[in-house]
Amino acid sequence: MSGRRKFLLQGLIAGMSLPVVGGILESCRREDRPDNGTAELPPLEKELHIYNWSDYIAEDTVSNFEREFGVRVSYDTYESNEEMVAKLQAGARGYDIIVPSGYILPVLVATNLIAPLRRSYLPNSKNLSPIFQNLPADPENRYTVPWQWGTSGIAYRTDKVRSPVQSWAIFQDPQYAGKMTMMDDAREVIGSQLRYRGYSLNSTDPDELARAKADAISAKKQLRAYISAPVKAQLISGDIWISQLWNGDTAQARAEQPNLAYVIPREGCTIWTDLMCIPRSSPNKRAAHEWMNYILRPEVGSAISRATGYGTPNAAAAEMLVPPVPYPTEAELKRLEYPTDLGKETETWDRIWTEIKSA
Ligand code: SPD
Repeated sequence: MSGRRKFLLQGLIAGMSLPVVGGILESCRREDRPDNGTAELPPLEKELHIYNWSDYIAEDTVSNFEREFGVRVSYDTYESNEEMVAKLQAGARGYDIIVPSGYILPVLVATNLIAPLRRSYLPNSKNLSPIFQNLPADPENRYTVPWQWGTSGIAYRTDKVRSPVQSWAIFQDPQYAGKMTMMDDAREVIGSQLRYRGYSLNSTDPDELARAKADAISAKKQLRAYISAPVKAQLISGDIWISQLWNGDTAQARAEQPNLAYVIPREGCTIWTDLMCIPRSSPNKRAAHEWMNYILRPEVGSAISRATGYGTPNAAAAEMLVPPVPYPTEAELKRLEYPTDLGKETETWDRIWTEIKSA
């Protein structure tokens, strides 16, 4: 059955009338036409619904946009790509902006969940650094505008941990049992354990994955919890001493707790870029494009980086950052790896993650 026919049938089964399904198909076709600069988006809508990672924006980014554009913004947050994608796949409609990491994009494209962008509505794209354009995840800049980039290393309390943390081996150390956490994120936990043994964090080799699973289960004995961004409060209070965490979230916590260090372990870890996209089901596509173009302003992009501690893909914004969010050093870059789409092996990883969590 053709994709179009299947869609039509699914729509009818879901109770939509033929004219409604036809209208949706027509708007999909319109969206898919190449942007030659003449295709028009509807007039600016009055609402915008954003779904983004937590702790990933400046305090006044939304309110300034609302005031300037007369658009009311709702802002929901998530803690992992998988949580966001599961919600969309379960049929959540109404979001106008989502911010997935590059590795999950092929899934969103393949399942027809995101719409191509009208680049002519994004003149501020000129501010993007060339290294953040035509990314492997979106080689023709068809679907995405980069939001921020970062790394997933280890945050630790320098006043509690006796010698500098350098390796993923720390999570096997029983002297820190109950004082450590790892992220609630399959790609990060299994990926880190693969790197610990010198493997790619995108491995699909059964023996390497079995080793990573065994290491993750033995590390789990020392962990208080799998927890991502919300662990910052425990690191600040001293309830937790060592956490697998992102660089920017660590910088945010360090603003309140100076005894916090961040390290890219010697075995390496992930580097990633998160990307703004517009779901197909977005009811406010013009406002979504205005939002993207607004985020691409140098002063808006730099304010976000200042607040979050993450790097900006916006060259004009980066120039306004004093001090800058440091790029990884040459030596660190050699140890960093981008997560990529695992294709059909995603199921294997999901199964391993379930087994780790239930061990
Ligand atoms: N608090 C913001 C965290 C953003 C992390 N995004 C990418 C994670 C890749 N696994």
